[in-house]
Amino acid sequence: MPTLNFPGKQFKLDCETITRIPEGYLLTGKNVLIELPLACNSFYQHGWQSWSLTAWTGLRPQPALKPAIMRPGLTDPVYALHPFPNGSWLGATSLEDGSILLLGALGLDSHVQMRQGALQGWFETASGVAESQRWYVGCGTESELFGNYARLLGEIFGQLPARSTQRVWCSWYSLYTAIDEHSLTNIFDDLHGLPFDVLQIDDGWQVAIGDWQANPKFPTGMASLAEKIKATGRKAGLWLAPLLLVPSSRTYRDHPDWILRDDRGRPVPAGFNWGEPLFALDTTHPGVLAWLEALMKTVRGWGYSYIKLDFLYAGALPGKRHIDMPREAAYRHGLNVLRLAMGSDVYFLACGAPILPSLGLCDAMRIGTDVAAEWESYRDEVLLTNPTTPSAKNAIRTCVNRLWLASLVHVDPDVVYFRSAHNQLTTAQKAMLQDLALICDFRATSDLPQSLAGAEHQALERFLTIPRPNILRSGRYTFEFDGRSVDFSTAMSLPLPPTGAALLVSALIGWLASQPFVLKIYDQLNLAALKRIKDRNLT
Ligand code: 9PG
Repeated sequence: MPTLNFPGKQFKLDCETITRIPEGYLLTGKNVLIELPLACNSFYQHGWQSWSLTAWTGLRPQPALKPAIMRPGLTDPVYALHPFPNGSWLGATSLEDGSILLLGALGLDSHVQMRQGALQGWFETASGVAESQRWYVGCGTESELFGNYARLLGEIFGQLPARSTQRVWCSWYSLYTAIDEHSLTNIFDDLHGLPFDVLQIDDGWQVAIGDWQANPKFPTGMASLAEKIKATGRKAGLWLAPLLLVPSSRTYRDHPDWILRDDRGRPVPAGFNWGEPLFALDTTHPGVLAWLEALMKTVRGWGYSYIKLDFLYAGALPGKRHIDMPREAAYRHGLNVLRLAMGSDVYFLACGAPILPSLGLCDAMRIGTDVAAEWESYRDEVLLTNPTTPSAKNAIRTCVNRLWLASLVHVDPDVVYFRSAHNQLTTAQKAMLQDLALICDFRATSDLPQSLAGAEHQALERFLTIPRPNILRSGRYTFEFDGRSVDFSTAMSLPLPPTGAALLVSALIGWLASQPFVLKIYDQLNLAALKRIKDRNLT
């Protein structure tokens, strides 16, 4: 059996070819297996898309995420019930001598698991060209290995030129879908004195997911709103989820042949949101590609030059496509069409996006789940064993564990809160979000100026204007900011799976929350609550 040789350690392995490089080894093979000579104590689990859990975990697989109906929208559904610790494209383990072993794919449609004292990697489909199924293996310190892997990925997938600090106001985390032209116009006036580069309109402007025209709450249309933003000297930003469809959309009804289906012809489930099941477009269908291209040109024509494309994972779900190709390759093909159509002068933020297949095509990428004005949720994290629902802790955990991506793409940690009204976060928790934004050099908030007390308004102003400090990573979760210590450790723990009575409650609410009628009622209650929030905030 061939071996990998590192100072003081040898690993037996199974693969097709081995090449020594200064950073470790390059391997080829549809399947590779590296035997671990030492006991190991943790596994680096890398989530599939922006919101999927990324963390150093123990050696047991994470409990299945609930409710089941949400899995396709939050994790890679192919591995949702996988019996071993596993992750998308890469995996790493810390050995008992303190060193890290990393196995990372240098191609798409690949996965890594830890099983029976070995790290195993595989590509999901056989390739005609063995050379395209390549892997990087390194053993050493965490920062050097993740740095090496990122460099190799950059050579393969490309890297866009570094972008300057983004200072973004985004409508989502204050108004959610309750936006309208009149309120936004007033807010844009109120934001006047604050140095934002971008004012970004999020979800809530469209007729439906799939029907990307202004709804009646935007009577003068999206071009006129972009015009208003640009008149203030800022870039206009817009949110869309172009690869997703809801059944109530016209596009879904008019183009049954565009929908991603399984081999029995049933639409592939893409999650549940907005009170409806979600489905995906097949990005190998020429009609879909022409439609995506036209959509991006329309959005550019309206005047938007900061484009947040969300729920992108939909394009990479497994299914039987018009052209038979691996799912992530099919997604990347679609993303390339979107990128070319929007033009290189747009700032493109990819969200809900499968990570590797988006590299080189977007300017920025969300690398964590959504934040919320609460630290954690017992119901979601413990009872539903769901570490991806919106919360500050969930967002920080996954984002900090993905900071190695920052050399490849501008990383978006999501928004920061300054308001104390209707916010359960402590000052220290809010400060953590602010520090993470400085590390990422992506400074965004959704706070409404009128909801900020005097000192909070000043803190926001300072956050937008201070130069980026000198930042040094001193440990896995610790940093030095111009000599000030910053520690994210309190966001890292994962809840223990429920036991006893909590297990019963977990099974019950897991089942309930997977019933479309329950989710519909929940959505209606949320909309009613939202209306109250809006009335409170804007009057
Ligand atoms: C708009 C939002 C914001 C936010 C995005 C994304 O149902 N879900 O599983 C679900 C996941 C994420 C999510 C919304 C719903 O948030 O990250 O910034 O743009 O969409 O709908």
